[in-house]
Amino acid sequence: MERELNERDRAGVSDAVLLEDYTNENSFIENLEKRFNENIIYTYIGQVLISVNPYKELSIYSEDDIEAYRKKYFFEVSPHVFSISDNAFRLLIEESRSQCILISGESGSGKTENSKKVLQYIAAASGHIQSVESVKDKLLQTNPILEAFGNAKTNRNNNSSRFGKYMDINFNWQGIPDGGNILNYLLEKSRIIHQNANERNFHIFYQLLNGADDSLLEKLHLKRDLNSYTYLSHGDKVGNMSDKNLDDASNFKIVNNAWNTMEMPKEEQNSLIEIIASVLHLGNVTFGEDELAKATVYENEHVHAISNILGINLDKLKHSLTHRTIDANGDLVTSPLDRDMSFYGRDALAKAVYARLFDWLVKRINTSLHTLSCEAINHHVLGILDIYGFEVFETNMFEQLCINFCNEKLQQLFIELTLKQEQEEYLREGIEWTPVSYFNNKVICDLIEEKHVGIIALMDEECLRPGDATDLTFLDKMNDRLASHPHYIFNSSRASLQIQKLVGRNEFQLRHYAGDVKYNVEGFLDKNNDLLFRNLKEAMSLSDNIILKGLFPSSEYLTSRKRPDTAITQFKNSLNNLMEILISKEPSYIRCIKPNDIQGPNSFNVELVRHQVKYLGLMENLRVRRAGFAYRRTYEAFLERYKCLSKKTWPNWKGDPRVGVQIIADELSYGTNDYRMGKTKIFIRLPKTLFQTEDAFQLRKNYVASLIQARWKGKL
Ligand code: AD9
Ligand code: MG
Repeated sequence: MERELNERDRAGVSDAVLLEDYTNENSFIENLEKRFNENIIYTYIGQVLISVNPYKELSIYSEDDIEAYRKKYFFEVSPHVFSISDNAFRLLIEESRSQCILISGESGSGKTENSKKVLQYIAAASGHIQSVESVKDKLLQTNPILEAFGNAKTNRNNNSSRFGKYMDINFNWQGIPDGGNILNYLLEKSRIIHQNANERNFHIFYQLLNGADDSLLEKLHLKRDLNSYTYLSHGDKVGNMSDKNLDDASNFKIVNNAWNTMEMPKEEQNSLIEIIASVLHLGNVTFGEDELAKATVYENEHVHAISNILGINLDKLKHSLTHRTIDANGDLVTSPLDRDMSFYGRDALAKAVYARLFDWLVKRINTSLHTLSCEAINHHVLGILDIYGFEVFETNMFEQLCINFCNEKLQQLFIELTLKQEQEEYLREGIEWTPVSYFNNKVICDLIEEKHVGIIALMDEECLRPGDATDLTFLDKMNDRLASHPHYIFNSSRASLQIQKLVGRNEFQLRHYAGDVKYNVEGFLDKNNDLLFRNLKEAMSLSDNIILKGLFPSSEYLTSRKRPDTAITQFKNSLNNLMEILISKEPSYIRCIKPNDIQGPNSFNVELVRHQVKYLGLMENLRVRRAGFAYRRTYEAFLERYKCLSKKTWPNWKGDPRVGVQIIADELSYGTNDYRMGKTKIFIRLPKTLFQTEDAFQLRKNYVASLIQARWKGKL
């Protein structure tokens, strides 16, 4: 057990509920800082784990560390991601309760690294039998593949996940992982065509250009020079975008090995690479204009390369890039595009190809992870969610609305599962309890997603409205319909001067649970429509490439189908589906914090941390936790462990377990305010009381052990 009280001055407290003034944000942050300075990056709020990114390798993740956390209760060991993992793993195996570990925090705070540690722990701590080792390998190898295609260097994180990920691990009856399934959310596909200064496109492009051998590059008509490709240098020459922290060439080997581990046939691997190469070429396709202002494709090597690599007829390809066919009540009408629209179509195609390829890759990985047991109904499941945290930038766009909506939903779940459940348990157990008031953010979720009247519905309505709908008509519509909503703020001539100054004419502001965020409506409708011209879909469907053909089935443009859901509606549906998955499980939380903006060790920026403490709702979390009881156990479980602490209950207590527990509480002189006896459980208010109990237990155990030893020696 961590010797809290002696170490408090130096290394802070391991559980924030032990802080004297738990309402004080400064002392909360100071505690995190103290620990950070001692290289202790993990701290609890009850059973919620806070993790501060150390930005340096700490020797806390070895095999020995895994061993040290195995089958230990929270209070027996210091806070650690292994402890959270072990706890979830044991509840799953021993009590058959499905688990999920929810990891959140802003970009660069360490979500993905922690999620890998959970997986590492599960792989190591679960039993080893030959028949499932390959499944464990596959589970571990999903990371390099998805990171190559879904991660990129950003200004916040050199290896930033540009998609949300939820992974289920299935366990067999022996508690050994024997399958899995991954769901992916909202890949940032705009990155394909544009990156901010000093940021990169997805890793796979650099890996291919740096890691492929000459003959492969030649086959793909690619040059090694990164600056040759518009999509990698966003039009400007910004120098070599290789990054010293990212070894692209050796990562390419790792990805190739991972494909083999996933048992992906060579033909599929080749097809994947061909598609990646074609996206690079596509960015270098450019257009001119004839005298009638119709776009023409410049005859450069890149269109030829695409046609050659993907096996698409050259004329068909060029025509599809410069024309648009519309189905006007059953009549197909084809018209030429102007130069701008051709560029627009080209970029939309690049984004669609990549995003669909990413979805395909996830499905392909899932096929490889599916085993017979995944089909079984009663298998145990542990889910890990690694998803973008709340985002507030200088300018917030469509993507930020989606991400922040996702965080509102997760906060809802947190409230549903933790706060509400916590209070309901006290009620159920008949424990006297003053309800803690907390802000229920359902009102904000409704503002965004409510049928017919929410922001998503209004956006979709504008997207479907024929005629002159624009981002600004969408804004007008919201301003009109949502004017009286307490969480919607907008600029109008009637608004106060302060709001007029704050919120621009093309902006709206949402009062999120974590704070106010201004959104700029520019590009909302376009991104939500996510339009891809029919001719381009058709050209792709005619490709020889086995994967690409499947990504663009002819049914998509041949049959007049219902319009596909808009981007945000698809996202909303997938989020609601995720909520259903999560709500059926028991959650554990890891809240990640980024200590500085320089991505380096030994620097703790208090203001930056304060910001995150606020957005993660940690003080609220602490308040509710402290208002309640830090620890609770069923009478049976409590007795089982602590029965040795009273002669009356040792070695076996045959009476009412409640009475047995009361005897122990009396024996240890618990104060009347320190605990409550519920219907089935004892509730202990502060960990301190529990520490004392545990200390007494350890003393007793050592004493008994020494007696036994002495007796043996006597015999010898
Ligand atoms: V993003 O939202 O995907 O942009 P994450 O996932 O929150 O972000 P990530 O896990 O990628 O952040 O961590 C960023 C970097 O911090 C890693 O590449 C490591 O260099 C560093 N890091 C994070 N956690 C640890 C750790 N426990 N030990 C050492 C760490 N380094
Ligand atoms: Mg990440």
